[in-house]
Amino acid sequence: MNDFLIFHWLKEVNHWGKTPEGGISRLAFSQEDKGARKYVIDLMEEYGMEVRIDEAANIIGKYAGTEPDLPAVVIGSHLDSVPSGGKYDGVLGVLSGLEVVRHLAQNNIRGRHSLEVIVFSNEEGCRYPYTLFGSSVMMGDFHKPWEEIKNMQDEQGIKLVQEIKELGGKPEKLFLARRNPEQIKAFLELHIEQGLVLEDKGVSIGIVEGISAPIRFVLKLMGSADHAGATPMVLRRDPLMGASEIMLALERIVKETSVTAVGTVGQINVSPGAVNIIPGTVTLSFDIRDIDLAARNQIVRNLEKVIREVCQTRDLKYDFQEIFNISPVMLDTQMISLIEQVCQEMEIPAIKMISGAAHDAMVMANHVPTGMIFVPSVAGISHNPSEYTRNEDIMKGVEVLGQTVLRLIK
Ligand code: HGY
Ligand code: MN
Ligand code: MN
Repeated sequence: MNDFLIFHWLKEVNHWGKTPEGGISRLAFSQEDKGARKYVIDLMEEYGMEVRIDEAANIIGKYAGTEPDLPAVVIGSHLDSVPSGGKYDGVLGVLSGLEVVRHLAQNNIRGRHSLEVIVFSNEEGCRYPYTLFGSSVMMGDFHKPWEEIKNMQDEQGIKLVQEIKELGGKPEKLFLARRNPEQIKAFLELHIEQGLVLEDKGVSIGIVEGISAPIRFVLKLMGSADHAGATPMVLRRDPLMGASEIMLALERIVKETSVTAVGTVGQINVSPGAVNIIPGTVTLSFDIRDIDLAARNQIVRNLEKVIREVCQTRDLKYDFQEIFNISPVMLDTQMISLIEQVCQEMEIPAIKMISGAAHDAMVMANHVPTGMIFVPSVAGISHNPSEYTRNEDIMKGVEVLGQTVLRLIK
């Protein structure tokens, strides 16, 4: 590959959701997401791909092979971002797939197997809490009840089902989006590492061996709102002080339990939320991850114990709801060896590693042979406007992806 359009495409797609501080806010199914999706669909059509939207509003572009009945090789990732996120998370994987298709099309190369590029809907799960939504629906791993789905709305009261319909999906028929794993020969995702490992080692390519997995909760602590001046400390039932103890306990438990575990409280809401009122209710989110499932379970058990004890001592009520749970996954050894072989033949240094971030690839890996290619994140920064990956690393990533695909579509 000697010319790359991906840098131009990145700039164009990232007009959608550009923020004043130079980051990207392209929440799932938002106007910004719609604009980016349209740009990608136009590119797919420009390079002769058949494009369809499934019931979960996933975009599936197909570059037909010479034997259409053979299982497809699939490249996929996402276009939606976190609020005030970066320019590469997800979108780099989609555009890398398109760059590979462009090279095949412009050199009249067609494998026996078709090559698909998929944009999975709502990977991040920030606006609507169904993380890895599109890939989970596609592989039959989405099991929320219709009663919940049809009422799911964002903070502005916009319903999920309405947004999916607007993008051409059929939320009431999500089950029709399910694909037979035998239709997919292999799945590949190129993604930024979002951590510091590749940067620290000065290596351009990471070959992912396993993906650490999040379990997420919402904890609601209920005390009694009271006058900040007239209520003696001993009479208070202050849920925010309780939350503070629990958050620090989370950090301690995670550090004590597993070196590969992480725990985050990313959201906290205090009500009524006035300077002179002792909080009545506090709601906070938990995101706990590990590649070691037993250790993650241990952390959750210990956290629940602390929540019970703190609420007993402070006379608080609580509600602790699990909102997302996926297990850690190891990727296909043959796919790992194939990518390793490609890197060796191309004399591109590569290391094998674990992904700390979650990806659609972790859903796919439970159903089809899956491989992931990482490129470095400068300073390990991601989910942040300063997210940056060097062009030369992107080019290497796309070339490794392209060579891996050439072997798979034969
Ligand atoms: O949360 C994650 O790991 C990913 O960014 N969805
Ligand atoms: Mn992300
Ligand atoms: Mn991502």
